Amino acid sequence: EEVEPQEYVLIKMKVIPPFPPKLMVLEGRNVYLAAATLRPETIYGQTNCWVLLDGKYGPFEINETDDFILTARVARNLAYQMLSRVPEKPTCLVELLGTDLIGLPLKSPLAFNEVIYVLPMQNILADKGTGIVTSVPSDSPDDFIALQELVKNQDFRVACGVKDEWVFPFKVIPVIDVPGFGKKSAEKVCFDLKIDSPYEKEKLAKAKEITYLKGFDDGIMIVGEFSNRKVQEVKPLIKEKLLKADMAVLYYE
Ligand code: A2H
Repeated sequence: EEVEPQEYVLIKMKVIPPFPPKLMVLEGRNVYLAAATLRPETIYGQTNCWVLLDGKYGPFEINETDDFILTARVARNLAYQMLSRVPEKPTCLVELLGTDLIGLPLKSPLAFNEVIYVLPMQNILADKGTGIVTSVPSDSPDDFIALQELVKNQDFRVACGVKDEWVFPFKVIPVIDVPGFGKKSAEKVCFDLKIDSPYEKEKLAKAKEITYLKGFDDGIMIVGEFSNRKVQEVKPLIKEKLLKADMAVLYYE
């Protein structure tokens, strides 16, 4: 049975030098965590980046100067999608675990926050997308709940090696107004469904569906150059803008 491939926008989140010891071999190169998203229009509201703590990652050579940190599975796919220095052959420069990435400071495209940090999320699926997810708690219930867990639970932060200054001050940044749901739709839906932990996966799936559909159907951008226009209309425009500025690339799987 033929299935349409899923198109993801990979957001190039640049690692701000100086690099930590584990990344020393990359000195002088442009290194990006490549986050797979279906909602490029939300990226103004990025507050952090998510990785899986025990996930296996690596910086793979995209061209002479640039590396993407992601999973080997995706690097192989990208190598067949013209995104590898050596065509059809991924080159990993050093093997990394999610734990090696925690706390890295990033500069991410269009984000109002100048610097955002890499934090752990347990609900990341290792075999979907790049294993790197950008966090937009205003519009993503998963992101909102995972962040709230870090904010609420100091023992959890300590156990994951997360410093307070990577999480605080915790501020949801409104980017889309969804009539009936407000400017922080993910927070409202999580509150309405009484979700208070990342383990409530069924409720989270429901919340995700509601925010995703409502945000797309009824959402109005309230920030950026396409402010006051419908999300439906603006989504392809922001995607094009990101691709043209080389802030993102397309990836299919
Ligand atoms: B979305 P689909 Cl604001 N594991 O981006 C878990 N989740 C992953 C993932 C992985 N390996 N790779 C990507 N994702 C997330 C923004 C966003 C997203 C918003 C609202 C909803 C939303 C900011 N996070 O997704 O299963 C990424 O989060 C709801 C569908 O391939 C990506 O888009 O359909 C989305 O899930 C891809 O989900």
